[in-house]
Amino acid sequence: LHQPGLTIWLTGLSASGKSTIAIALEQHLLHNSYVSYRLDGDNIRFGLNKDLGFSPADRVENIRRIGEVSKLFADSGTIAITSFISPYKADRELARKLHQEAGLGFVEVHVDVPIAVAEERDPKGLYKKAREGIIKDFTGVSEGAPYEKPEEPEVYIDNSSGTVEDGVKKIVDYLVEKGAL
Ligand code: GGZ
Repeated sequence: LHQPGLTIWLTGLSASGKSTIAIALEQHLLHNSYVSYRLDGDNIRFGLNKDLGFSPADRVENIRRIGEVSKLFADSGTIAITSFISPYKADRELARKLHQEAGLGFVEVHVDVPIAVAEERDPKGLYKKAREGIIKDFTGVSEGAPYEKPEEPEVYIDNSSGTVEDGVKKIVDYLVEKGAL
């Protein structure tokens, strides 16, 4: 098996559908005999980053560490898939630079939905709580918690319509086109 490592970096609002796409993408890659590993809130924010919350400084540190860890996975020859809001452009650029300096691929994927759509979905009721002021610093809702859209992501997914498979296909097509798969 020859597999150059790389990181597929999903970014987007809470409830944009990042995790659903990440899970389906991982399944697709595993079924095609690629070694893939998914980093998300469940295995990072409850472990390595359990000391971090959602202040701007903590988000910066959250993403810095995830950039470093995904780089290690990529360096091992794994296809790392990260699924975090990663709201700040500068932090995503730092993660990209880390990979590029190590000669590893970095594919930024913007999973985009209008805030109104995310808020309408609100699967965990977090937007509602943020509007009520129960949750502070909520991305896209609270003052001082912006989401900075990627300007030139390698892959753009309009996730307000279309299926999970459509999103996965866009990413896979890009990887195939670039010779990464
Ligand atoms: C944004 C929050 C917040 C605040 C808790 N702001 O939809 P979810 O629940 O499952 O995904 C969100 C997740 C965001 O964590 P990340 O590590 O991806 O964020 S970042 O990249 O900005 O560091 C949401 C939940 O945690 N959550 N409080 N205040 N999302």
